[in-house]
Amino acid sequence: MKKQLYSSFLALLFLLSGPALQAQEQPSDKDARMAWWRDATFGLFIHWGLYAIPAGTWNGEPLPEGRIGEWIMHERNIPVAEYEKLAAQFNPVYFDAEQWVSIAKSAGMKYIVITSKHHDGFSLWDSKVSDYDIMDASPFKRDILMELKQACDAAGIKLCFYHSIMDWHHPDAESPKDYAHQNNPDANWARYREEYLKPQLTELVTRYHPAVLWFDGEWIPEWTEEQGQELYRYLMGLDPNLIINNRIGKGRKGMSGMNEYEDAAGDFGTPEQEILESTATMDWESCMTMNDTWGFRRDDFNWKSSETLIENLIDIAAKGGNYLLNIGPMANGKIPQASIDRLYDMGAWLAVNGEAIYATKSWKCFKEGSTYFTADATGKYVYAILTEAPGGPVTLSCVTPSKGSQIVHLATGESIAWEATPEGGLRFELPRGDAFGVAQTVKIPVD
Ligand code: FHN
Repeated sequence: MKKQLYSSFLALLFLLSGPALQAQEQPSDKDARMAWWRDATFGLFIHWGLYAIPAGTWNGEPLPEGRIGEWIMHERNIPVAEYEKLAAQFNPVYFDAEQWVSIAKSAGMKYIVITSKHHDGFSLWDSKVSDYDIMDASPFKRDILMELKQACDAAGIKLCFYHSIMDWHHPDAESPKDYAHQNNPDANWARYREEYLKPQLTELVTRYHPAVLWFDGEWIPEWTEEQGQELYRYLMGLDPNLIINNRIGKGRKGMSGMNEYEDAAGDFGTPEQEILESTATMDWESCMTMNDTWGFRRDDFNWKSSETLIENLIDIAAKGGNYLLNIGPMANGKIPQASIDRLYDMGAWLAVNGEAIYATKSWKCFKEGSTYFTADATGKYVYAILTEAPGGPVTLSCVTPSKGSQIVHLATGESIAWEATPEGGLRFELPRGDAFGVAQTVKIPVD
């Protein structure tokens, strides 16, 4: 009875604080809160947990091609009692938080989003609310999230947490319509939400201070927009600087990831495995895999090329979005070399051309032929990013350089001769040489 009274008191508290809290934030306040995230543009997604042990194969049978490794518990309908035995095998002895953060930083990434708890319910931190976590259930007994937090703080990288609302392990979180893993007739969603989901999120926010909470698994019928709105208010009450994605509520329109309606809960849209066709009126971040799976699969070698990954980043930045690019570390704590190689290639490109990506905004036209455009925050410069070596004069029509100005080739630092075109654009030739990598940027002063 006492616990119920306390829960009702909490519920009343959340209700009272909610509307007031939302009413307080002015657009300028939200701009200030989102500023670092909008400037960051490029982040690392990490899907890591017990599913890295089977790595896409269960009882000797691989998942069908294209199926995602972190869903193996559901794909193979593995009973909870069977799946949770993996915890006793999870001993990632090669895990090195500083090395992981250093790789992300070398890639030119400004933030890391790691799965604190994926759908399988296993927690990668020392949770006081659960024993199904890295400290109590595994031989590793180290607080992975705390080690990453310390490494990120030291490196100036923002640490963010993915957290699944759907939970295939907790007996009260049964979603009989979609994901009946325990056939628990006594499943009590409100009890899971109030006595497990929220307390775990409170631990994460008050102990690890993540910059972003990246929710997922919100599509189950037990979760409602109202619950999402209320949770958003509660979490913002814990930390008003938090940024929270739109999967905290029900606003996500399928894989397009953008809000179906204006006041859906959450601060940014989450297109998945796709790039928007154009710019958008709301903040958005495209999350993508490097191969076909989020969680590690030992048999998935369908890696995107570094060129494709770099052009994805350019395309997204030109449309005013962020790129959250995923890696799936192995059960031993190592990151697949194919992922590392691509991250280093992206970092090398950004070391030369990052000025055209970070803290930029979209230009009045984001693409002309195979050339993308961004603009610097002051609006004084436009960056033309040519994703194909032209092999001759380049003519661009949707940017008019300031009269008599110098346009600069970022890869060489050289200014390039140019001439105005009758249409108000410009014509120029890039310096010869194919040593300039995937895409070359020309910085153009504009009025
Ligand atoms: O079901 C998850 C999936 O495992 C993965 O975490 C992706 C990443 O955005 N989100 C869900 C599918 O939309």
